[in-house]
Amino acid sequence: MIPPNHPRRESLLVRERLVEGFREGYVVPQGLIAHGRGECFDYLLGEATVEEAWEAERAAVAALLTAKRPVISVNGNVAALVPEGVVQLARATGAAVEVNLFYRTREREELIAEVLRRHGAEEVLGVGDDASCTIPELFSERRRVSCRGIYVADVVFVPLEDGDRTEALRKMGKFVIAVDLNPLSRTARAASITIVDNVVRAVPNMVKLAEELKALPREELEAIVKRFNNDENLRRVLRRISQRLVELAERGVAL
Ligand code: PTJ
Repeated sequence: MIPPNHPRRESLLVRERLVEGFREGYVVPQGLIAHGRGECFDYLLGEATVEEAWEAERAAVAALLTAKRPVISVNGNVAALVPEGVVQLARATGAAVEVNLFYRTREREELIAEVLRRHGAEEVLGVGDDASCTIPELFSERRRVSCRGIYVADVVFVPLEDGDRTEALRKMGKFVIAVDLNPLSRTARAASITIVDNVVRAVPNMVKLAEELKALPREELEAIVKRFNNDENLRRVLRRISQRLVELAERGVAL
């Protein structure tokens, strides 16, 4: 039980969701470690959506809205942290939802599909025999994808990703959107758009942005995507983190 006045309550509640997913069998232990790494970078950012992340989220939503076949890829951590957000975003952008796991087992695929359906998903791709197409040059279990989903998608949204698949999807000519709190990860550096934000903030932000941007004409949405420069955005995030650390060092952090 987390006390209501605990200063780190929000962060602890997020952890609890992952622990629950772990107990239910669809979050892997490695997912808990991955989250800890994310939390560390979130501290450096100030645990808030920074301006660069907002810009990336806006461009990402514009890319999803203008895509012919957008797909949102869901792993164990994403299913535990933002299941309702994924379903809402899919609805708002017309994207398909697909389960795609690094540590793939049939049981986890089905449990995750069930979590998504419980939150309103109508169809969940990538489960069992549906994942019968293969991403070339990828040797992890992530290579198995739905022939109706990621395999034929033009834009793939992959919150919490591993670098290998991002690179393989880019090689297939796909536009890849990633959420990663670590701006130095291979995923962050290989994606077409990297959102350096916590997935628990990024996905709800994107749902709001989708409602807003839906009204814009196609050319304007395309211009938003074109104007976005991922390398520049990542450099600005790194500059922001380093400036913040210098300011904190000068001001002092003792309680
Ligand atoms: O469910 P599976 O089998 O597909 O496995 C999922 C994990 C997350 C275990 C798997 O994809 C993995 O091992 O990922 P990595 O390579 O550890 O990368 C995860 C990245 O996500 C790291 O760079 C973390 O900094 C980042 N991250 C972790 N939690 C969050 C996050 N970024 C944003 N929001 C978070 N909450």
